[in-house]
Order: sequence, then structure tokens, then C-alpha cells
Amino acid sequence: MDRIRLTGVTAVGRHGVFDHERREGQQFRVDVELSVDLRRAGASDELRETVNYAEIADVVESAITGAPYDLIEALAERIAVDVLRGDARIEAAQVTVHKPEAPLSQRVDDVAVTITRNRDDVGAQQRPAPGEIAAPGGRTLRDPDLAADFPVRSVLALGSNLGDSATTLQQAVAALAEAEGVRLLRRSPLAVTAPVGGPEGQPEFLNQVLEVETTLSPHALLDVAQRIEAAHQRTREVRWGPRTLDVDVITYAGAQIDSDRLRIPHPRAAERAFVLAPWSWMDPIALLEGAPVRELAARAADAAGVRRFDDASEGGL
Ligand code: PH2
Ligand code: MG
Ligand code: MG
Repeated sequence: MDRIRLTGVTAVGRHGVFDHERREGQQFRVDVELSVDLRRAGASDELRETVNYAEIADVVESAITGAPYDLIEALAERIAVDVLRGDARIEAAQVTVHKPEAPLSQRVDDVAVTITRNRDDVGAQQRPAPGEIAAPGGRTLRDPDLAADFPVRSVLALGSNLGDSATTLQQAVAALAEAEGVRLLRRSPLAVTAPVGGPEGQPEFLNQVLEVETTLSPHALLDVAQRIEAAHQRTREVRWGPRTLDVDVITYAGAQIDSDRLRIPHPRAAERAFVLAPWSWMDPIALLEGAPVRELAARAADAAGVRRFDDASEGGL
């Protein structure tokens, strides 16, 4: 059988038996080897004919940064199950979890476990990690109040169609970048977008997407977003009506969240070119729940209403 191999996918997690491991976190490095028939992709040169390795890296990252397990065995099992459940074309997955900074009194280069699981093994129900709740379909929900002691990545979407929108967005980005527990990684160019929904005849929007690194819990990050909205006299009278500033949390560490205040991934992001297009300009290989953001952007109903604000406006950092 053909193989897809990712080695050294590295992130900081809090897995371990000791309190200080839970508190401080440490590096985990993961290797994944997938058994997949690659003949069709080899012949067609089409991404959809194979397993997108970017998606596998996302699954691994979200398991490492997710709620902590005591054992690297449990983390490895979780990754193998998530990977196999995520794509029926994967026949088997070999997962190695390295914990090179494991607390030992000897000098040790690395500690690792390797497991191999196939499709027959994944029927078994995974026990959710502490801080996670089992969800239908074998997915796990993340506790929205669970803070990360280490940075996780989150995508935010900004919009404005009242007042001096370009200045408002600039100030909002600066406020986010300066917020405690938030670090700005990337910002998209500004998009001018036709309004979707809301009252007839409202002005065009300026939209922008950011990628941040944060140690805040999902709810605490939402608090920051709402504080910045409030600072721009955001009022909430008309649903989808004109607004000085809207700051939405789109993704958080690859997690799924469903609380009374917050749903992640954002339930409408996958259909909205005003989010997807600037996101894809910033990150051409971004995925949203496994689907390429660039393709979702092209398919969205409002795609024709999106254009660049200013080709000279800043992209990247
Ligand atoms: N936000 C909405 C509803 N409609 N349309 C555009 N073009 N841009 C937005 O940011 C936007 C919208 C609700 O938040
Ligand atoms: Mg919104
Ligand atoms: Mg909003």
C-alpha cells in the first residue's frame, strides 16, 4: 500500500501526569504515516483524489493543543482515531508521539510511543479528554472556558460599513494585537464587499481576516472581540444591519465549540465570501473543516460582490 508521511508536526500541549506539565506545557512532536491508495491522484494530479496532508497536520495540531491527556498513548490513540474517522480512504494510520522534554531524572533524547490502527479499530468509542464533551458523530467539543497555557491559533473576521471603516478596522487590529494573551500573526488585505442580508440599500462593507495566536479561552477571546466592538460604539439593533464594527471568532485551534455565546467554527463562515475571500488571500492553503477556503470562497453566493480595497494595502505582516 502507498503511504503519506508527515514527520515532526510540533506544537505545545499540556499532556502529562504531573501538575507542572499541565501548568506549563511542553513540546510534543508527532509523526503520522497513512496507508492510502495514491494511484488515482498520481494519474490525475487532482488534490481531491488524495488525502490532503494539510488537513492531517490540522488534526494533529488540534489534538496536541486540545484538552490534555495523562498519557502519550492516549494522545496517539486520539490522533489515530481522528485521522481515520476523518477520511474513509485512509486504510491505516501509524502514529508516533514524541515527548522530548519528558520530565526524567536521566538525560534522555526522546520518549515516544508508536501505534498502528486500521479502519476496524476506530469503531471503538474514544473517551473524550477532560474539558471535552463527546458530541454526535464521534467529534469532541472543547470547553469554551478552558484557557490555553500555551498559544493556539485562531482566525478572526472583521467587518464595518458605518463611519470611516478603514480607520476603524486599523484601530481594531491594533487593539487586538495589543490585547493581553493575543498575538497577531497575519492580517489579510482589506476586501470591499456587497452587504449580505440585512436591510435593503445598506452601504458596502470593508472586511478583513486575521490570524492570531492566543492563550485566552474561546470565551475570553470573544470578550476581547466584544470589548473592541463596544469601543467603536457598536450597537446591536438590526440583525445584519449596518455596523461600525463586527469582530467574529471563526476558528479556534481546530476545535468545535457550541455554547450559548459562541459557535466555532462560525456557523456561516463556510458560505460567506466576505470572510473566505480575504482569508484565502492571507492564507492560500487555509482549510475550514477540511475544505479548502479558496474553493469555498469561489463557490460562495456572494463571491461576485467581493473585491480588493486597495491592491497596495498591506498583506501578510
Ligand atoms: N456581516 C454580517 C452580515 N452581512 N455582509 C458583508 N458584506 N460583510 C459583513 O461583514 C457582513 C455582511 C453579519 O455580521
Ligand atoms: Mg458577523
Ligand atoms: Mg458578530
